[in-house]
Amino acid sequence: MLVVDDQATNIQVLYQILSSDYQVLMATSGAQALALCASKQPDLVLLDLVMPEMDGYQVCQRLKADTATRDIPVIFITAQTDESAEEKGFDLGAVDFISKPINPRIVRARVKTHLMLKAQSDLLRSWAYLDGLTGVHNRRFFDERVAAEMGRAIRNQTALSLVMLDVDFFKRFNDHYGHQAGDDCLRRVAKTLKNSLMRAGDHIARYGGEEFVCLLPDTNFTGAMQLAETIRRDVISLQIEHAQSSVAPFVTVSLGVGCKPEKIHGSANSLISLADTQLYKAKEHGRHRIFGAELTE
Ligand code: GH3
Ligand code: MG
Repeated sequence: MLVVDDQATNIQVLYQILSSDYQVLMATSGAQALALCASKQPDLVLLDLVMPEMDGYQVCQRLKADTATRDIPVIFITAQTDESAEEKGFDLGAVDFISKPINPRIVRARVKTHLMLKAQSDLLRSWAYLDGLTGVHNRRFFDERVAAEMGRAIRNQTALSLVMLDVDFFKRFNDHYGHQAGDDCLRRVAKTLKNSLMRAGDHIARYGGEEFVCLLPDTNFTGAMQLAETIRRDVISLQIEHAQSSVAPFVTVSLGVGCKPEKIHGSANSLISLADTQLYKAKEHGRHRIFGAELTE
């Protein structure tokens, strides 16, 4: 957690109470607090209300206005006892108040409660972004992430690629082997995708029923096509029997690659529809193959 107070002695008091149970970071100004919240993502901020330059209200307001820090709970520490100060703090998004002089047992109890609530909401948030069947990210995650990555790629003039893939003749697979086997097949394909992606910044999501998408920051067209080929081969290596497929005796995938080159300003939607069009072409040309293209504007 992070303790913010312009008086070093106040920080020391809280540090002594909390440091045996928690990792405690310290800041003596609002600016320092904001920087530490952005870089270290503490699970809780204990924030002094009255500070020179930027006061606690302003720090709280800034934390809540930034998507990167808005989920960090803030508890105000204050010697003020009037209710309007407290009301204002809650209005700005604080979760609690602790009054000075500090009572160690009350501080420990409130901190424990809010850290537990933070852990629970973190867990719920992460579940909301996962696909229940395969355990990879879901469409909601992808939609948010692709927009953010496109913004970053444009700012930094880096490439951004998408690989979309769809299982071939999957309806026939379900009809022949049953829905349970179909689900199992999707789980195995998802696991293979996870293993095929090498870089820490890469993401896989289940885009629809039997359609998956890989989001590849800082990856150019050649790199994305190579990865698509690796995925194509890795899926056949699974050798999942598919007697009803017209292209192979086992499960195969078709892939569409879309790439935003370094110097091009694209949009998330144009990149998605490019990859989607390429996937459609791969299907049209017989399936179990890869088509790709780059954005040109
Ligand atoms: P194509 O090669 O053109 O992609 O043909 P296809 O049969 O794979 O495509 P189509 O869109 O006709 O059928 C997709 C099938 O995927 C139909 C649907 O029942 C199945 N499906 C979608 N989601 C799930 C799922 O979660 N589990 C299972 N078992 N099947 C699913
Ligand atoms: Mg399909």
